[in-house]
Amino acid sequence: MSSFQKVAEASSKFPKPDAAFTYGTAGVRTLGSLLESTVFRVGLLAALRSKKHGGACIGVMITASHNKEEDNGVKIVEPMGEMLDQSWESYCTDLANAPTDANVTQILETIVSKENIDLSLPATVAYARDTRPSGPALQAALESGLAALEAKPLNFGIVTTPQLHYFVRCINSKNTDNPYGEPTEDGYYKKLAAAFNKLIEGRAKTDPIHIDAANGVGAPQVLKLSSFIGSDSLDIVVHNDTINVENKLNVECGADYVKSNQRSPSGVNVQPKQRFCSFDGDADRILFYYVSESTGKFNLLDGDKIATLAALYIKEQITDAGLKDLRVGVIQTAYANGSSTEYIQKKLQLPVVFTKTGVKHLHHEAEKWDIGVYFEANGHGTILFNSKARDAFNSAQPDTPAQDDALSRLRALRDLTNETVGDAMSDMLIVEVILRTKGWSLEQWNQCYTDKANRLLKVIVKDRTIFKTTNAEQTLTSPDGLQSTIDNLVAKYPGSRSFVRPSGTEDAVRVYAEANSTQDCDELAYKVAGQVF
Ligand code: NG1
Ligand code: ZN
Repeated sequence: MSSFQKVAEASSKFPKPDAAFTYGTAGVRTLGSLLESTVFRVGLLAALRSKKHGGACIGVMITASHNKEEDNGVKIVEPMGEMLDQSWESYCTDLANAPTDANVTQILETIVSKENIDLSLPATVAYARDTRPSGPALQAALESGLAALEAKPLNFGIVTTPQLHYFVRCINSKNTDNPYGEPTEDGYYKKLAAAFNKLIEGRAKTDPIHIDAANGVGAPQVLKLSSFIGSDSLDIVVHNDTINVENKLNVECGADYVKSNQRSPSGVNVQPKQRFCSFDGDADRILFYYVSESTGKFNLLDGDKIATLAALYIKEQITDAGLKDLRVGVIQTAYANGSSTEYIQKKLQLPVVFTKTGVKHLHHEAEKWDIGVYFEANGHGTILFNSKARDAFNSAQPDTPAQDDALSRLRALRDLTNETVGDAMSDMLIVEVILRTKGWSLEQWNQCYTDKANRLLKVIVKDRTIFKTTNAEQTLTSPDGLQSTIDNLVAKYPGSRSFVRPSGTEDAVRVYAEANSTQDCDELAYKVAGQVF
């Protein structure tokens, strides 16, 4: 008899619907109503992953981020808060697609034997969800999966994705040399608030920061954060904060809407001089924007602008601290605006590395630096500090009081950063600290460099799998001859760039172009798109 008898029984309550599932860049994501069997099975897999890690706590987040409210999704979080190891993604896909309960237990047995998992070890799984209406049913399915393998459940309720990542890391680092913090919501707010208040000490208070919370989980959470920071330090005004009314989440608002449409969200009236930002539906992305006083033009400060601002500040602080041998690198994808790359390389004199799209690729590359700054243009990103950087901040001997101050700022910056994953609340405070330190408005920040005109198009094709790329997805190796056609088009527009890649999250091919003028850029983008059909 199968050792997974109990699993088979529980599994029969969550029959697989007639749908195909894939664990991709963003976990498994589809209509929430189709996901119960998948989330139940993710509970089983998370329990095995915990045993594989010797009983360390594993995280499961139920969210579909910026996608529509009817969608939902599920992702597994590794013990230090990273995304699930790629080698296990296919296990999840196989489990989710298993047609029968017997197939589910067979796949579990295969995983156990292939991964040499000791089933007698304990398992702990921390989980949370966003505000979506399908969340409670999916949470119940997850809990059934955990119970079937007797994993200890730790329910964190409704929190942001980066908060769940933070809790998982705190739990697993508790008794180590490098504890990350208290694994509670209050612990998270206290850590960020203390670091923020330290970093703004002696700086003049700024005008309020207005937040479009996408009618999602970021709204209540940022208000709690604000109460820990205190209104003497920062005024926060939250817009689009309706989380208990259906069909509001991400509708004409949130970071993804603002980035795709290059305009303010509905429900806010951005006045000149006001400072605005948008979170996405699970608060792991952030973008800033303002309206020019003289022209009334909408100006967007995206992930590239955040990366350059953070890199600038870090470079200044490590110079002020007298730390000479820390390697600082900035990680970007091909979608980073060419002007941002040039600014980082020429102005800041820092190296830039390009990776494939998807934060897990950026995160892994950032781990190779003493301080790795990574952001996708869409506003998802963070900063990683390795043990060499941490040791330098903690134990370098300052020669002057100014060096001592810079070291303490670097320690506080690390505390303010959610190193596990991009975090809208943490990133918002990092930007606020830097702007206050420099005495800059959003407009002054925007003047660091001027974005090249850029255009992102989505082309629906018959079969996107024929599009294969190399060189951090900037060069096509298939279909034959298409890359040289793109090269010939690009050569006609001075200072331009264009590339084509299949989306990892949608059944489409993306065409990106940038050039010195909007007219050139649009012409190039549409000509390249014309070759893709
Ligand atoms: P795909 O669909 O692979 O282009 C999109 C975003 C990524 C990333 C993932 C995950 C663009 C061009 N692509 O990936 O940056 O955020 O979704 O959500 O924005
Ligand atoms: Zn998100």
